[in-house]
Amino acid sequence: MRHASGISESDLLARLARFQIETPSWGYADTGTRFGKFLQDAAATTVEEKLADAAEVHRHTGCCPSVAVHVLWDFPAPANEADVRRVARLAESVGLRIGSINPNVFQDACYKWGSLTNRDPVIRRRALEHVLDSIRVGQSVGSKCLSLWFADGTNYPGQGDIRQRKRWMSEGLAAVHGRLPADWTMLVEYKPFEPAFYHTDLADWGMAYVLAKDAGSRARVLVDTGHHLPGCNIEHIVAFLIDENMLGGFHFNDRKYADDDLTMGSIDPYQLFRIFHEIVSVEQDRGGVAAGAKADLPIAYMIDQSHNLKPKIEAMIQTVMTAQEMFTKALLVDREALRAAQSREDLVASENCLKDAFATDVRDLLREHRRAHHLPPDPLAAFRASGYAARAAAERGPRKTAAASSYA
Ligand code: PSV
Ligand code: MN
Repeated sequence: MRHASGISESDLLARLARFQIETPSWGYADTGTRFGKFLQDAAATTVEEKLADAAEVHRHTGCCPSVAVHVLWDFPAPANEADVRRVARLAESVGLRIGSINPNVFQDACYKWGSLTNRDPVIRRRALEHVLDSIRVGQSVGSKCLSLWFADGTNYPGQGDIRQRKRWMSEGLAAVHGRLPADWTMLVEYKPFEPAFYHTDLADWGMAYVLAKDAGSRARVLVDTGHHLPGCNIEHIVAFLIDENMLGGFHFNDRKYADDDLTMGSIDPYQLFRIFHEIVSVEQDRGGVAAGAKADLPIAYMIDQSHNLKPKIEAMIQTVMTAQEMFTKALLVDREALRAAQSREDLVASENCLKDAFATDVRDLLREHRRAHHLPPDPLAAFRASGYAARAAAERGPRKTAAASSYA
């Protein structure tokens, strides 16, 4: 069968089958806001539990085979080789692999005034050593992706020498890249504010682009969809970075106001569709879905969400299903009609090419894809029916209560 867009159903299903998305270990753990933390009985507390939960998401969706890890949150500090390998084995035992490695140079008190941009060379060195250690951890667990985010910045005008800090950040990133294994990618993430409220050293895609480019040929920009000021045209950034061969990956989540960490597509699914449209357009130019994996852009699709109130695994499955839906809709854009409408400056028809695809109900197609891969046609319903959450709550909840009362 052929869709209005001209894409054949088998091409579409084949591309969909290659669409994978990485879930974050921290998305399964209890989290909160600075105003409080509401514990969930079923939320994971150990790395074993986080991996078991991530495996549930993969088992029901079939498209989340890897898990991003945060070094200090998932490995004992300092991590020895045996601990690290144990985590890799655990992942393997539940049918997963460890994906991106996220160093943590924002939590320790020594980073109060910055990490790679700290005035004190001892702290800059310490941050660098932690990132290099993280690469070693990554090598032991079979990762190929170093994902960097820095909280570095200042809170008041005059607090720091912005140009000097830029040079320190640049030196640090180049030093990290110098030690990056040949087959690795290094992703540089930006964020306009929080925790710094006056200036952030890597505040936007342009800064991340320049510093990644200076760092070396395997550094790319990571776009966290929650890290933009209101009204920002994220798909424009995505298109621009792809054209510069500088888009390395995504941290997907949705937001209404700031870095809200809401589940993807809960606020603006059309934005996510437009992002995928930019990606799929380039893949079409590279030969289209018919060209197979050769045409796929090497983009690490990752989720970065901390679910405060929703049950963690359900929120993750809901996110994954939304991602698949929006990606499929983007595959349905009639690109020939779009190009023709664009060349006539027919704005209404051009826009409708996008809106028609966005309005198409692709849920049957997705059910078909899942059936073909022996997956439950409705992963969320299947997870709910499995009883996993209730079992996890029964097992983990009392342990949490006991731990909480022993601190009281
Ligand atoms: C920072 O807000 C961030 O987006 C970075 O990716 C961190 O690794 C992650 O969140 C931690 O939750
Ligand atoms: Mn992020």
